[in-house]
Amino acid sequence: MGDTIFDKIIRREIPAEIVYETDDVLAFKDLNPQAPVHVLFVPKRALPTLNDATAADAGLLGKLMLAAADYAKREGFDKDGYRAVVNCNEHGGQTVFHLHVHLLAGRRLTWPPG
Ligand code: DGP
Repeated sequence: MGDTIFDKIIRREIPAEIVYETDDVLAFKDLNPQAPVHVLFVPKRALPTLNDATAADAGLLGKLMLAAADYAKREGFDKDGYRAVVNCNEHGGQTVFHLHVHLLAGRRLTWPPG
């Protein structure tokens, strides 16, 4: 088990506003939201970055994206739309080294991102 802040949230050692959970995935509200809805989807089995994923992780990565889509549909964000993104390493803006998908919704998002 890793020891990032997200591992501590998964182990319920520190609080988070958990909004969705499956056997493999936990989702909770981002502490520093960048949109009216900003939820982080994290695999319970940690990978530091997307670079660390191999073919053996294909199922887990699929479950992560499907969890984000399922939550978006459940909450009704699917019609207007949303963004699901993974930041990777320094230039990608990654700050927590436990792979996660950001789900952003609730406003029109601009492209390209900053
Ligand atoms: P990234 O920069 O892609 O690694 O995203 C990390 C996100 O994690 C960032 O948007 C802020 C959020 N975050 C950092 N620490 C905490 C925390 O302790 N609790 C919660 N809920 N979110 C956190």
